[in-house]
Amino acid sequence: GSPGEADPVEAEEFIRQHHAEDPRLGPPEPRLEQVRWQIATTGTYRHTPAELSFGARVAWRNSANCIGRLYWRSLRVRDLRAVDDPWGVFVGCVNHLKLATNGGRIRPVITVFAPDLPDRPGPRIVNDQLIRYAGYREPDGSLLGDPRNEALTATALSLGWRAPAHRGRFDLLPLVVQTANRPPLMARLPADVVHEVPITHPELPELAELGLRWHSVPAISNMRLRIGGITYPAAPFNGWYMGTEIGARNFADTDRYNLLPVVAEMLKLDTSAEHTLWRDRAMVEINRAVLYSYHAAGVTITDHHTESARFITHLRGEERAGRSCPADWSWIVPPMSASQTPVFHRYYDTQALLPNFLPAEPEPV
Ligand code: HEM
Ligand code: NRG
Repeated sequence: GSPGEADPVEAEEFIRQHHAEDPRLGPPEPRLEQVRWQIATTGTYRHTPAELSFGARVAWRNSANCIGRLYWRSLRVRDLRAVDDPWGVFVGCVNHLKLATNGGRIRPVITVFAPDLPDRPGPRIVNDQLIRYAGYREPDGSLLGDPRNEALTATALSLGWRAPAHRGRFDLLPLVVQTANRPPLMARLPADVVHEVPITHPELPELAELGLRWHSVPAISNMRLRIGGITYPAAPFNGWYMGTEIGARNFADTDRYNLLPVVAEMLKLDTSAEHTLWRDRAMVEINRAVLYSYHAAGVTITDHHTESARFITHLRGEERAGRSCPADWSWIVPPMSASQTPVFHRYYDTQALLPNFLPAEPEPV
């Protein structure tokens, strides 16, 4: 089909699945008739609110890269399908963050904006997460901030974003929203909707002096939600963090904040040879600091041992329900102490299922 047309085969499979998993809905045939007629006459169809909620929850359940799927039924689904203008999307994202943050007791939320339609592509959020820290390339070639966001920072600057007078390592980037036939909208998130945690260590007071912080809510905003043959290109979602995402990756990767050498020095470790395992020792301490700081701030977070055990519980539940649970070992296994978690010691189903979250559409040239 042409862009924005609903795939009738996917549509039928989805309606049948919805009715099979929720017997209160009765037989699928009447709804299938409607959907076929809508697709034949308009090229697409409209999900009912129940279909949208079910589809978004199952998209999470089918996300092979996500270890946090035990609570897929509890996802809050915000139906903002009537919103396709850039300001509406921006305001919807701000309200999403308020609802999700909840003073630190984080709630899993998804906000679904307008879908792609045959005559009109839906809106799209350029930022890969709602909250991102700037990464500035300096004239001497060094990088200030989060190297991961160098391109997004350059985009924002080219659209006229003014960085703070005193640029730092944790400057909030504006949100950039793209809609058809219009210049992109760029707007700053109000500071009070971006909840952050200052990073301290339970025994190393010097660590606080590094001035590290991270945001409370991970909200992926550039993946396309695919339900029943319809694509929702703007459907930001969030849960809460697993500590290793921040401590073992964002802070530790050599192409991110690269903090292990700094922490090792603070711990007075012998960094003259790899075999002293100074990296591993620094890794543990920075990860303790992350979990300790989020707990101290009253912000929901999970550790990789707890979350791995929960994921195994989830797999058992899916098996009992007679469903396959696709999982990608290389994403599920935590980036530290892997063999100490039960998810390391097994294989997973790998065939992809729909509904799902698909990677961001490649940038139009
Ligand atoms: C990926 C944990 C909620 C969908 C991940 C990853 C972790 C994680 C650790 C791997 C990230 C990485 O390595 O960069 C959690 C936890 C949650 C949660 C602890 C707490 C409730 C959610 C929700 C959704 C979701 C609510 C969607 C509704 C995904 C998807 C990915 C992912 C699509 C893959 C992202 C990609 O491929 O880049 N999750 N998650 N997760 N999660 Fe979750
Ligand atoms: N690793 C990324 C976030 C990816 C998604 N993780 C979640 N998702 N926990 C980072 O910012 O470090 N979620 O929806 O909760």
